[in-house]
Amino acid sequence: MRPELSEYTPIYSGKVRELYEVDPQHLLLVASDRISAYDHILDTPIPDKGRVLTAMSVYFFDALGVPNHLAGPVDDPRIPEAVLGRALITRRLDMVPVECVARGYLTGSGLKEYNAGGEVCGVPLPAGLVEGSRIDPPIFTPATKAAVGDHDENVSFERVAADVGEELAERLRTLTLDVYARGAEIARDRGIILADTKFEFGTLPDGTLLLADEVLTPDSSRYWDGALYEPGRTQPSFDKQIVRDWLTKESGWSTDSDVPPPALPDEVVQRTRSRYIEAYERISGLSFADWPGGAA
Ligand code: Q0N
Repeated sequence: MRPELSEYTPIYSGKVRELYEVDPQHLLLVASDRISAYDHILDTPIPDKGRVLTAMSVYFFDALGVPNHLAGPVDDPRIPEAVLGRALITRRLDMVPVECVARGYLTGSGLKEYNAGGEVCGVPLPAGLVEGSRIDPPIFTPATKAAVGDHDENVSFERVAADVGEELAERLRTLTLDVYARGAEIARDRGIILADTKFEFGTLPDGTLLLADEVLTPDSSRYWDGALYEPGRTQPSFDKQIVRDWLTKESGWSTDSDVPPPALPDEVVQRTRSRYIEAYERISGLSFADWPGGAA
C-alpha cells in the first residue's frame, strides 16, 4: 500500500515543482505538468511533462555517474500512486546557496551582460559574439537566488568564494563544467544542443557533496535543435517553441502586458507534449512508454 501524498509535510512549493518531507533524512521531489512561458505559469498543463522531466533527470543522474541525491528507484514504495513517475525520493541535504550555471552558448542573461561589458559573471569573452554564439570553452556563470518573483542574480566566482569558501567554490565550478560537458556531449550525439544548464548541490552531514534537484531537464536547461541552429538570431526552444509561437503569433496576447496568458488550444498542448517526449527519447534512447505512472 502506497502512502497518500497528504501524509507528507510540504516544505517547498515552486512554480513547477514541490518538495515534501518523507522522514528527517528524505524528501519527495515532485514535478508537476505546469509549464511557464514569458515568465508566466500557464493555466493549461502539458500532460506527462512532469513524468518526462523526471525520466530525463533520472536518465542523466545514471549516465553522469556523479554522486547525487537520489535515494530510491522511481517505483519506490514511499512514492504515492498519484505522483508515480513524476516524483523521486531524495536524500535531504544542506543546500549550497548557489545556482551553478554552465554556458556553452551565449543567450539570455549571459548575452545581456556580454553586450553591456564584454564579460559574463566576471569571465571575459572574445569580441564579436552574437545571440547564440558558441562559447568555447564553456564558462561557469553562477547566480544567487533572488527574492520570490525576481530573477536570479548573476555573480562572479569571487562572490561565490566569499559566500561558501574558495575550496567549495572551485569544486562547484569544476563539477558544473564537467557535468555540463558530459551532458552536452550526450545531447550532441543525438543532434540536440545543450546551450546552458543550471545545477544545484548540497551536502550530507558528513560533508559529502551531492548533485541535487533535477538535472539536465528542459526546465533547468536550454535545449536547441542542432539542425535549426543559426547564430545571430534567437534559437527556437526544443521544447517550448510551439507554445511561444502560439502565444505571440496566434493568441493575440502581448508578452509585455500584465494580463495572464490565455489557455492553450489542445492542438498546441498535444504537439508540445510530443516535443518533451521526443527530447527524452532522442537523448536517452529509451522509450517513454516504459516509464512508470502511465496508463495501464
Ligand atoms: C531543496 N530546494 C530548492 C527552485 C529551487 N535534496 C534536497 N535536500 C534539501 N533541500 C533541497 C533538496 C533538493 N533538491 C532544494 N529547496 C530545497 C531547489 N529548487 C527547488 C525547485 O525550485
